[in-house]
Amino acid sequence: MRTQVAIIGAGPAGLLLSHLLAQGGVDSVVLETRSQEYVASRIRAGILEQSSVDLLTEVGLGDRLRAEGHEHRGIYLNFAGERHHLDFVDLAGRTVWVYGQTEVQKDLVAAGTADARYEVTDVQLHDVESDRPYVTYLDAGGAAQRLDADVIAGCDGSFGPSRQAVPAEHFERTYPYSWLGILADVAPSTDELIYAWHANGFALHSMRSPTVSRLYLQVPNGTDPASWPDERIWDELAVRLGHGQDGWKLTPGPITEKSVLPMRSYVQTPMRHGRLFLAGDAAHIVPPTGAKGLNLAIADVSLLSTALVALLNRRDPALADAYSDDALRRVWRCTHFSWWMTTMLHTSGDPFDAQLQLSQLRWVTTSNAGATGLAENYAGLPIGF
Ligand code: RFL
Ligand code: PHB
Repeated sequence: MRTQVAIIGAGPAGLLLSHLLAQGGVDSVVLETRSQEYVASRIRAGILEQSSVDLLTEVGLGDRLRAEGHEHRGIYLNFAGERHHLDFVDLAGRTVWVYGQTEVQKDLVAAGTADARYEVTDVQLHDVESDRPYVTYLDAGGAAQRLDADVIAGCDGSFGPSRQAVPAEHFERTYPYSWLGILADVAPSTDELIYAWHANGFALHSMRSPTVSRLYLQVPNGTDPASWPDERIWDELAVRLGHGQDGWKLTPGPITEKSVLPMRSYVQTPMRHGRLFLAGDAAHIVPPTGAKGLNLAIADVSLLSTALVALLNRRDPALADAYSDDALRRVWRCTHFSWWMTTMLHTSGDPFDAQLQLSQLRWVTTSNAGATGLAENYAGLPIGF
């Protein structure tokens, strides 16, 4: 089998890349180890930056997003018993949208543009340093297959084989805490997301729809979700999010999903090796506090699709040669922002850190310069930054 671009991974990066390439007249085949249902039901990101929404809209994927997604003007920061609103429209002229990654994934599948092969195994990359790279794998029936391509796009997340095929430098930071995340069948108790600093640890009130809430608690690494019965979770969320503060109430409800997520910052440089290009989580991981992972994946494939259309249909290598440097500028900005939000909001147990965090939070909620910096980064820089 032959295609122009062999894409490994059918997450948002892989499927959106395939969609954008098709619009530019470049054909691709997507290989995915999991089933289509599994990929579409993984609960992950919830926030889209304005530039992600604009891109999805431009390429015909914005109808349901604009009908069912919820546009937010900003976020709340809660600390020291006070709630402060940061208005991104006033501060940075941009909004963000609440629209689950599961919904983006469903829209990509519904568009039907990607020729995706699910439940493949033993995916291996070959000859990526030559101009005739290929991928071998076992198809869903267990038969050995070979896919020849002009280019391979590694969109297979942080555990896929593409990252390993790049003999490159990487930068990494681990954190001494994780998030306990829940999904609950209850109307959100807030109109916009609440990021809360509390001496007991960070908490986040997010949402998926007018009837589904998504909330997180900072917990120590290695926490067993079973040690957090539902009642304990709601009690702790109430304390950290400020239940009772100025009459605000957190309404609990039935928890439908509970999991513990470790946190990591990771950047692979360069994001290209020969004819292999990395995009999304395959190249970088950010802790979720800045809501950047999905948005970075979208920004990467926007750059990469333009570069590959020029390379493969016009034999112009300039953008492909610039891809890694161009993508990494935004990656490092988001890596810094995600690290900064994470270290500002999670308690470390060190009282000196706590005072610095509170001082920083006071600055971003009282100084226009401080607030604008947070707003610009959270609402997102334009694609191409
Ligand atoms: P994905 O979504 O991990 O997709 C990679 C795909 O590759 C497949 N794969 C393979 N396929 C073939 N062969 C192999 N050997 C393979 N190995 C793996 C996998 O099965 C998978 O289908 O990466 P992609 O496409 O780069 O997308 C990145 C995003 O998924 C990720 O950055 C975000 O979910 C991160 N993230 C958030 N991002 C935001 O922008 N806003 C948020 O609010 C936000 N919240 C979150 C998050 C991630 C979370 N978790 C669990 C990681 C909240 C959570 C809880
Ligand atoms: C989510 O809704 O899952 C979410 C929102 C904002 C974040 C992280 C996760 O910063």
